[in-house]
Amino acid sequence: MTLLFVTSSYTVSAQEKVKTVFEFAKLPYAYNALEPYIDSTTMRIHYSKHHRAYYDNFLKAVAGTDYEYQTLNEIFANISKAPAAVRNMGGGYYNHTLFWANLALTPGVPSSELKNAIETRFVSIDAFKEAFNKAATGVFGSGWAWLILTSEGKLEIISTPNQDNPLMDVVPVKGMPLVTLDVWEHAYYLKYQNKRADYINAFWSVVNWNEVSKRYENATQIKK
Ligand code: MN3
Repeated sequence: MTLLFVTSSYTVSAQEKVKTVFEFAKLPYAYNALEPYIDSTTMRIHYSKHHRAYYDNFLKAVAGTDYEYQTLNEIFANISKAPAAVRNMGGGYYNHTLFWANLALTPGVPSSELKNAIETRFVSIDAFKEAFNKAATGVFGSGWAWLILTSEGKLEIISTPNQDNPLMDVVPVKGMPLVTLDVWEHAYYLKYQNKRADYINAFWSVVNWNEVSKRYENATQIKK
């Protein structure tokens, strides 16, 4: 190898890298909007303290690293190689953003496409809820329950520990999140104490089915 090869590096153009804007989304309703199912105090602390801390600490964890130039999707797709802070804080940031949008004062109903898909997979909406509740109740310690659409186009119910989510390469069954439920104690303890099952039941009264249906439509579009 001759020194001449060194000059070849000049032919490689420097790639202009653009930083990703990680936004802290506004809560789409008032703190007390989902009373009595989710109480105002829990909502305020959950959003303005817990969620905010995940967001702030995520920004700190990625500051000065290549992660600042990646989308959350890209980060999650290789999360197994990321530092714990990026995984925990990035997951906490994203999962809560999704969760707020997953809730609404007027729950609505699943679109006919989603309803058909749920009935095909789980027999009925009630049977789906029962299976989802089982997954949510069964999370040992802190975590999340999810309805996802896998890359094979299959609806699956999964749970994840801590702040992991179905977009991460560490999760056994990956997919696009459709329904999500936070079952960390901070999400329900003030009102429900040890009665996680009551919190999970109350959740169905405020599920934003319009949003879930939209996610389902988008997820199936991506697949096409
Ligand atoms: Mn939470």
